[in-house]
Amino acid sequence: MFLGLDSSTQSLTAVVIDPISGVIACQLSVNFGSEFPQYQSPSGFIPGGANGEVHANPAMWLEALDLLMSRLAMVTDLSEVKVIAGSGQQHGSVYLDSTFDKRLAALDGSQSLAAQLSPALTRPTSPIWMDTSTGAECEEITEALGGSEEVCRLSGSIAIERFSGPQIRRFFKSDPAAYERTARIHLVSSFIASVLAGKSVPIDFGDGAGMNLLNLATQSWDSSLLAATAPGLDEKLLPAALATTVQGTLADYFVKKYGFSAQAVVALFTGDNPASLVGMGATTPGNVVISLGTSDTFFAAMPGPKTDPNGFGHVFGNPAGGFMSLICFRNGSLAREALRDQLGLDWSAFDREALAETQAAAGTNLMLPFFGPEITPRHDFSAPVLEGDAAFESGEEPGLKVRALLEGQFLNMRLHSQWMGVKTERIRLTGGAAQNDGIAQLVANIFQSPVERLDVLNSAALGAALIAAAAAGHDLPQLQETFCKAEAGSALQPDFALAGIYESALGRFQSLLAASR
Ligand code: ADP
Ligand code: XUL
Repeated sequence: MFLGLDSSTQSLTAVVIDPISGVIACQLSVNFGSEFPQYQSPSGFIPGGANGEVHANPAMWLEALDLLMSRLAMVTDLSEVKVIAGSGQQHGSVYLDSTFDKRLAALDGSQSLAAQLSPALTRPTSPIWMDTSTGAECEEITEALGGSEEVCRLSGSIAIERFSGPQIRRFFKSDPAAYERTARIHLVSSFIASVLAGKSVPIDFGDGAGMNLLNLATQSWDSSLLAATAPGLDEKLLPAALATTVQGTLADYFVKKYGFSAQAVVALFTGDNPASLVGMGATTPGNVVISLGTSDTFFAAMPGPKTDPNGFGHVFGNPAGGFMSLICFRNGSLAREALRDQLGLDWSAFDREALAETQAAAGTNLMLPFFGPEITPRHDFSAPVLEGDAAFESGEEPGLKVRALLEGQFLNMRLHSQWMGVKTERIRLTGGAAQNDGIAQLVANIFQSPVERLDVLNSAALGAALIAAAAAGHDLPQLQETFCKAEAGSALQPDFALAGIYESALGRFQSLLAASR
């Protein structure tokens, strides 16, 4: 059996798989907010941070690890687990002094992980991906490198507020003494992996690329980015490595306390998005995952380290080797909900009626579908921009607005993923809005690609379990074939007759966007 863990923003999840029989033996989750009210983090982070700060307490993640393992031990024979791998919410960073590794080597099963390891924290709380406090640091790093293009060319992304490099710089500037005492900096992923391995283990290429520190071409920490970020940073990071590399046996603490085998080994952990790429069965170029959650994300495998010339998209390492893109769209479900409520509709009206009734209008009316600030493209929009016929612009026919909003969202996605230069052969749709058949068909038509929906609940934890099995020599494509199947009968084919119509709409959408910014 192979265990995958995902330490995400709100919960820690475990998925145990048996690759021989092809079954998921067990899935369990521990919710931070409800299980650990003492951390006053109902949604997994400390609310009310000043100046855009969003932090979480690493001790809470450790308590969750103890609790999850004790619950897993009750329902599964953990002595059967051969390899553990995992993922973490990306960009979150953990700061530790020189006692951390000694503490890991001497973990005592009669005490908790949190009690034994918290004293090693030099920064009591960790900035996470929701933190936007580092605007000044992003500017400083960009200036030191001679411009955004250079930061993007080297690291795969322009300097981004939530990325760990700017966060490390902010810590160095605000508390230089504590920074000096920091012997090791981990990401959420490598922190949890280190605890399991009983020693500090490297950051992987997938998560490491979310730091503005990793040189994509050499797959090692970039000396100019390190220098622009903080002094002595090189010594605080272990060399980055591929996720499937085994790091040694599981710490005795877990063997004795939870009944794992002493031969169980730990592979590297990666970011939740790279792990989801694996769990969605999309690690080969041509496959695209579109997640329609609170915000929309587009991620896809890429053969080489190409970067977005506009600086909106990011490039991370692909756990299967090579690279992946990640593009976030802030106005996702929030915009769909805003229009739904404005028009007083429910999802089924949004889905069937509005789209079915307005089929003849496909690609004719345009909407820039932004109800608030957007990050792809970066612009402070305040309301949607409309361009089309009178019935549309006046709002006389509400169905036309629904169609134009959804078409605008996916035209914008198609436009801003073109830099990857990879032909979309298959889209795998996930997230809350993926169940909407009208939206799914529209995605197929706009991208002119088949759309599939998977029966996968915890795609990051499942991806981590597959990485664990791959680290033991199981064939990753074969594992994905077994565990990441499309729901029977769920594949939707594009309407090829609409290819030209959406090609032309894409050009007009681009012009309207250029004129509105
Ligand atoms: P997150 O993981 O970001 O919390 P989810 O992937 O769970 O988000 O998706 C939740 C969103 O899905 C809700 O905000 C809602 O707008 C959207 N949603 C749920 N059902 C439908 C539907 N039938 N059609 C369109 N959108 C839907
Ligand atoms: C990606 C990002 C989030 C986090 C949390 O860049 O910030 O998706 O990984 O899930």
